[in-house]
Amino acid sequence: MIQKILIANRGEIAVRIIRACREMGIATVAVYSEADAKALHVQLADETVCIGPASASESYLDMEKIISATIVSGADAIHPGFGFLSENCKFAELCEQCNITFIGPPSHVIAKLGNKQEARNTMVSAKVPVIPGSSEAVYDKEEAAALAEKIGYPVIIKAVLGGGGKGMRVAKTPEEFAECFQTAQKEAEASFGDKAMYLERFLIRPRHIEFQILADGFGNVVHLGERDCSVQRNHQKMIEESPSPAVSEELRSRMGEAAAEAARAAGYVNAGTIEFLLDDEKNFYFMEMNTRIQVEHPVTEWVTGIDIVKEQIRIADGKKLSYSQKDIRLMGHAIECRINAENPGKGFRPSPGTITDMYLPGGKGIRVDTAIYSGCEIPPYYDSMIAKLIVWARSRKEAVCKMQSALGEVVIEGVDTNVDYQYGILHHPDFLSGNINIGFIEDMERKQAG
Ligand code: MV4
Repeated sequence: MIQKILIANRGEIAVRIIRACREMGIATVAVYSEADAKALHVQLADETVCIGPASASESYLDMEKIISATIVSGADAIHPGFGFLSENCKFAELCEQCNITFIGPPSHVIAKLGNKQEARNTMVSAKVPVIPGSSEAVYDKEEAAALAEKIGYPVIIKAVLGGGGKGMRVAKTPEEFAECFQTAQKEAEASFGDKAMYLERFLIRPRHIEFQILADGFGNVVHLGERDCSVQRNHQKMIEESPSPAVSEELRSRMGEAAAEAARAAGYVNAGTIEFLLDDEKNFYFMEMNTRIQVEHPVTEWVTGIDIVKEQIRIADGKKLSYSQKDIRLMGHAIECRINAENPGKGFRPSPGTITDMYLPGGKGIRVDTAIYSGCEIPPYYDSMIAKLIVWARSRKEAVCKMQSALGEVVIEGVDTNVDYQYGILHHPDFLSGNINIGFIEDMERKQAG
């Protein structure tokens, strides 16, 4: 039985996890860097351990310090949250070796899915649709160019250990292939210390649709429907919603079954997300699987009524899922806007500083996940996301109106934020109609500039 959890994270997700633990009667240990001594997660936890200087590599990313803090505090499990060590298979393995429960999948599953070529091949065996592409890693640009001819242009070149857009290039024609391959490969080597690349046919302006799954240690897998995460900028998501305005009940059932099959094929245990691309003919393709709790999990929680963080803890504690697919119903519509301390007028440059005054909205159908308070400091060392504003209503239209109203109430003084930018998106005709794809923000910015 898990009795004490160390939260290896900071900010709103650390607070989110501490709250789940408290409600479950589980004691909490917060770790913090010197820059976070006054942070909310430190104030809310039962115990706290300072793990080093401000820089993430010397604190939240330092595996030995976090393992030591776990042993010293007598915690039996670690929740890694997202980012930092959450998808690091070496860290999960270290936990396994130290007899600490890692709240996430087994280390070998993280390793398998972190290798995008291996993940792709796993999905091919499980008959989950993938985008036409390579079946093994390529290192050599001539070999890759020959493969690209077979796949057909345009092709996308991706790093096998990549994800989130790093080490990725699109080659529109054979003429530009060699240069694209070399650039992508150099970036891959610099970022992941690995030159392995793979190729896929490049899909033009698909939607990003991801399915939340839960898998227990007894072979039971359920999906919790989809999130549409097409509103993103430079691979940073800005708005997520569930359900997707592009997914019918029939398509959801096919994609959900594919997602559950993907999880089974990978030997997955705990909460995970299968990312798909959806083209305008409603064909869907596996892209990658995320092995962590995600920033956007609250929209799924709201349409399903399931507390995903509590489920993660129960699954890690060896419990069976207490429901099956037929018990899961999606109700209403949820939207999340990420609020970042950044200046959209200055290329979205981060805007750290002290929050001198603030007011956050509330009321029926409004949830704010945040670790900010009046007088708190936003350090420059970490991610610039400072809050998530989530709304729920019976229909998409009502949820959009609620988000417009809620964004209009937000006051955050002392740092710049993207709240007005989000307000603009929430009034954009294409967002209102739901007719969006991953090029939405780019289109919107181009029209405003030109
Ligand atoms: C693609 C693609 C089009 N075709 N793969 C972006 C991050 C990484 N996870 C994979 N990505 C993409 N892969 C094929 N075959 C377009 C993207 C992509 C993208 C995907 C989801 C959300 C935003 C995106 C922005 C640019 C490119």
